[in-house]
Amino acid sequence: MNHAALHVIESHTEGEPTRVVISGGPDLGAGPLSERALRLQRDHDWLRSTVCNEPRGHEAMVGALLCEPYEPDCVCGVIFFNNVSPLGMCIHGTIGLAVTLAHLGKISVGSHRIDTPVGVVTATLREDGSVEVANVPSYRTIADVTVNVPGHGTVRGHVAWGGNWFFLIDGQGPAVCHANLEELTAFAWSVRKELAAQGITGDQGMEVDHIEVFGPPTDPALADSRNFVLCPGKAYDRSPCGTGTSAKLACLHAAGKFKPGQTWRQAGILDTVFLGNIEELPDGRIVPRVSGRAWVNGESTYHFDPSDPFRYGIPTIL
Ligand code: PYC
Repeated sequence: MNHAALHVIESHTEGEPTRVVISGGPDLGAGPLSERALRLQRDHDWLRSTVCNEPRGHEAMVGALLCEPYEPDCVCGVIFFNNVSPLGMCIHGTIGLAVTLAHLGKISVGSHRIDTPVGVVTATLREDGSVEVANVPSYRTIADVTVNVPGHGTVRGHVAWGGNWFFLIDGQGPAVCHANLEELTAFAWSVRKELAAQGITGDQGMEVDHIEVFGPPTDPALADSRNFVLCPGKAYDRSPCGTGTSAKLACLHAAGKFKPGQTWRQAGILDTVFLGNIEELPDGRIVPRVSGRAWVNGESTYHFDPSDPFRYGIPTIL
């Protein structure tokens, strides 16, 4: 197997990296993005591994394959992936994609529909360079479920969809601060394993593969809450996690604690902040709108030397 050079543009969104593949990616054929994401995973996993794994990538890297859209009136389609698998949606990645498209001169200030494997989202590029993403409809599926976590006892949380499946824990486990990254990672990983062992899943048996732990904000004048999010490949989100913020808004709304017109300020582990507000849907779900900032910070061309044993990355072993 040998591939043409791959061209990528780098950005970070409130600390979390996004690497957009703008040329050299595989031909995934036509059809809905959900089908093309399955084809990417089944037949072309080298792309994900090349972009996200070492030696070019690292555990926190999120890749984004720019595609032709399937749904009408979209500026593009995108399939996100990380060090282990494709992602349903990714808001920090969509914010990164929007500033990348602006950098390439493909979009300007205004609203742009983007096709993803889990539905169409709308990215609004603002005059000040920030981006607001209207996410896919989000909802809480299970409230107040408990799991027994070795060393931590009974841990209570909610299961919610925000474009990925989340388990949300408030005020339990290690304190949510940067100094506790190792403890938080070990705690969240145990929670994820216990959820799977106890058969607690999202819709259609989908694994709850994002664990979100909440604590008080560092500065209540700047944020309402601070989170730690453990992603499927055991990397923590450096940003406040937009799909995790969407899941949080769905839980707050379901509990009657958040209404349209209010603003939620979600800080991440680095104390950068995403702002969130919601629109109510007649069926009880919400459309979260999450905004933040991203910066383009690099551009690369990847070459595939047949004599390089790691030209397609070093697989992540969890
Ligand atoms: O911002 O939605 C997000 C996200 C998901 C995984 C990493 N970031």
